[in-house]
Amino acid sequence: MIFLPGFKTLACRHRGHGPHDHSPAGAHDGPHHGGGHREIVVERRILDANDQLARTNRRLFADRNVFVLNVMSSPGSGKTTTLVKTINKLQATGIRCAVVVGDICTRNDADRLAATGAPAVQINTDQFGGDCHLTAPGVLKALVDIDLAAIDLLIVENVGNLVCPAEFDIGEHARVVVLSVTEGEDKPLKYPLMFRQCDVALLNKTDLLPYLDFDVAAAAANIHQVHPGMPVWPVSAKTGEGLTPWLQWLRDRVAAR
Ligand SMILES: Nc1nc2c(ncn2[C@@H]2O[C@H](COP(=O)(O)OP(=O)(O)OP(=O)(O)O)[C@@H](O)[C@H]2O)c(=O)[nH]1
Ligand SMILES: [Mg+2]
Repeated sequence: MIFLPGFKTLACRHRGHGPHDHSPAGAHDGPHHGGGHREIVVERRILDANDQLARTNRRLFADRNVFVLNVMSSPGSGKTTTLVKTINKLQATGIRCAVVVGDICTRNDADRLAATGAPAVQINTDQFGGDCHLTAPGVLKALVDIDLAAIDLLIVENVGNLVCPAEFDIGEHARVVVLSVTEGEDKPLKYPLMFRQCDVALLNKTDLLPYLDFDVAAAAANIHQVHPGMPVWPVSAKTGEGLTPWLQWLRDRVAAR
């Protein structure tokens, strides 16, 4: 990125074709802003470097026979709560799990996930400028602290963000998006890339439905509008209700790896 004196630059910059698309990989006139400023971004695509390391990660996972799941959502949709329940259930059936979790700051989620007994590595992106997503090199670095030969399933909880994480391949085999019922049915239409890129959607916090006017059927229809046929499973990570199809889907993938 080149910073041009006298011009504001965009806060989130990375690869093209997503909602943050500042490409083509050259100068781009952004929207006009008040005060005589214009946003101009000049960037080189860093996508190739990320994808190269994603392929390295995938080879490492294949060599060790590990299935890798990338879990994404808006902040607070319930990724960690769902994963604590999921890991406890899977470990009880003999599936060996580990977690890499991304947040800008704190190791709160790693501590919550480590309470399951699974190895949990926290990545804090504030060391790299506060990125709003995990990247393949970041995950590769975290793998130093995980014995891949000793696990069957690696779960990566991405940074809470419904946009950017979907744009970065980290070498995973499958992706799941968690949408909570407090976020509104329209989110799949507003943030279609995330829903298009994922293999499964969990509609979380269904225990709150009696207090909301959230329409589960409308949310599922919106998801299917951007990703026809994707499984959409209503769940409550809090009560554990609805988790059975999700757990079975995951067990099947681990068994087939
Ligand atoms: N009522 C209800 N609350 C839930 C449920 N799942 C999660 N929560 C609550 O929602 C809040 C956020 O949950 P987290 O699991 O931390 O969400 P997250 O997606 O991991 O959040 P970030 O990692 O910060 O993006 C917490 O207060 C949870 O207790 C659920 O199924 N029902
Ligand atoms: Mg979390």
